[in-house]
Amino acid sequence: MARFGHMQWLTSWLAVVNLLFSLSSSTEIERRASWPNGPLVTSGRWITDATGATVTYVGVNWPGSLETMIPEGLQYQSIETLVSKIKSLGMNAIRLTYATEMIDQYYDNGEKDVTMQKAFVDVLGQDDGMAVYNKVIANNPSFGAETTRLQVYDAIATECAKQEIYVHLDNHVSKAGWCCSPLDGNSWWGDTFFDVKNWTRGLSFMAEHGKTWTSLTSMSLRNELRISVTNSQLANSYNWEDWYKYVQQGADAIHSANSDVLIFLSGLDSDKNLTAVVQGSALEPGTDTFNRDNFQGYGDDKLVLELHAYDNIFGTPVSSCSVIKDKLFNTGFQTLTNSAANQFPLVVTEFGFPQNESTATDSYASCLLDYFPSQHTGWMIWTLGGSYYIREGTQDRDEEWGLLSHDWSSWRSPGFTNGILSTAVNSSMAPISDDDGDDDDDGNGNESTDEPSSASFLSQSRPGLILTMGVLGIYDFFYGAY
Ligand SMILES: *[C@@H]1O[C@H](CO)[C@@H](O)[C@H](O)[C@H]1NC(C)=O
Ligand SMILES: *[C@@H]1O[C@H](CO)[C@@H](O)[C@H](O)[C@H]1NC(C)=O
Ligand SMILES: *[C@@H]1O[C@H](CO)[C@@H](O)[C@H](O)[C@H]1NC(C)=O
Ligand SMILES: *[C@@H]1O[C@H](CO)[C@@H](O)[C@H](O)[C@H]1NC(C)=O
Ligand SMILES: CC(=O)N[C@H]1CO[C@H](CO)[C@@H](O)[C@@H]1O
Repeated sequence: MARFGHMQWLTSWLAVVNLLFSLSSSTEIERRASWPNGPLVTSGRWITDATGATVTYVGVNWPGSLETMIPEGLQYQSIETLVSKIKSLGMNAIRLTYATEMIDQYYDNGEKDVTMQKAFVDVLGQDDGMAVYNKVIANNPSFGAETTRLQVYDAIATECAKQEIYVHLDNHVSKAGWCCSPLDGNSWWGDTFFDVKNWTRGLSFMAEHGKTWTSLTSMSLRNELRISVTNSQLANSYNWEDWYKYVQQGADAIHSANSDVLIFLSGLDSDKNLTAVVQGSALEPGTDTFNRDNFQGYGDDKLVLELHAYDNIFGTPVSSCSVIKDKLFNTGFQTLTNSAANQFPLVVTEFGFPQNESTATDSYASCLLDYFPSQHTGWMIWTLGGSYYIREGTQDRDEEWGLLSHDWSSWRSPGFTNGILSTAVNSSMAPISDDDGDDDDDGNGNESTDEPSSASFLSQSRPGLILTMGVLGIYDFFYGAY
């Protein structure tokens, strides 16, 4: 009897305390929290930040893995201007690419990174290299003769933090250059330039280095794994079983150096096929299946899948939108649904098309840019810039697929950028809400998969929820049941 009275008193007291705590702690967290509210984590098919809010990457590729190993475009614009252009589209992320060779050279050079000036001269020659270098420092006056390539990456990461743009750091190639032919020696572990130890060393190095970047929220293992045509011995290794072995090594290399970042896994067939992971089928020729426990301490909340969508290249005729969507579903997007054996967040880290007047009405472009937001998947278009310092032997080579013009100053296809691209950005960035009443937010006919209402519930009230659970836990500890 006395105990019952005591419990009643305690219950009301706890209710009041909990209310006060959750009010004050929400404001406290509101006040203390600052972008990017990291580290980001995954929960089922969602990426969330530390406040519990859902994060959808919406962004653009920014290559830095061609021969100079310096992020492109800086001979034409400042980093601040370029990040502002990305921001002006309403995007929130960049996929910044680098080559393992940059880290190899760091070690070959007595653990010192090569200067930007030397990199330009080595690759473009004395006169052209110096001319480009001088333009870069004219646009970016904080740089000078001592500035190293990694310091250029640092400056981009710093500007991204300032403008609240997430940096996804992508290991694009081993030997720097244009990617990704099956002949380039970069295709698969063990290929001419794709040394496994150099690769894991490079991943660890960048993961460690990136700890100083507020904006760094994720890293990839490797861009576009593919069969090697020049190295026939590797044919026996190009399979899911070897993929799984190497992917664990790479993921461990990143996670042990930097446990905060999300780790993106890319599949086979130039990152166009993730079926064995999504469906949990045998990792052939072996019989094991994908198991999060093999990624110790982070398999449950740090892994994200990435997919590329390129039905418009290599002479592939573009099919109808429904055929394209079915293919994307079967090769990766299924991971966003309950029908997947393994649910993960998914980011389409590359897709793109030539930018010209007709892009604004291109049916492939509108198919993808309608599908991605409808699935609440992340996406990053190839590519930001309109030219390369050097690509495949041509200096100042034009990039027809660049959102920006040759000199990175204006949109190449304003009709596209301000039209279907902007619409897709806006709808991907809109708060996720289940307002169609059918509980099937991704529109794929699988209603139970979708949980945006709980995601937004968590984002609103997680501090209160945690405290409620904590206080009830203490209550439970002392008094048994309630
Ligand atoms: C691995 O890195 C070393 C430098 O530490 C470099 O000399 C070597 O060429 C690299 N291996 C490959 C296959 O690129
Ligand atoms: C994806 O790979 C699997 C083997 O893992 C294969 O059976 C399937 O046909 C591939 N899908 C496509 C669309 O290439
Ligand atoms: C735009 O690009 C597409 C795809 O490469 C091409 O077929 C078309 O001719 C181009 N249009 C113009 C006006 O240049
Ligand atoms: C997207 O949102 C921005 C900011 O609200 C707005 O300026 C722009 O017009 C929108 N784009 C489209 C295509 O509605
Ligand atoms: C359209 C779609 O994705 N449908 C899938 C819903 O989930 C069931 C299994 O639960 C699949 O068989 C369907 O293909």
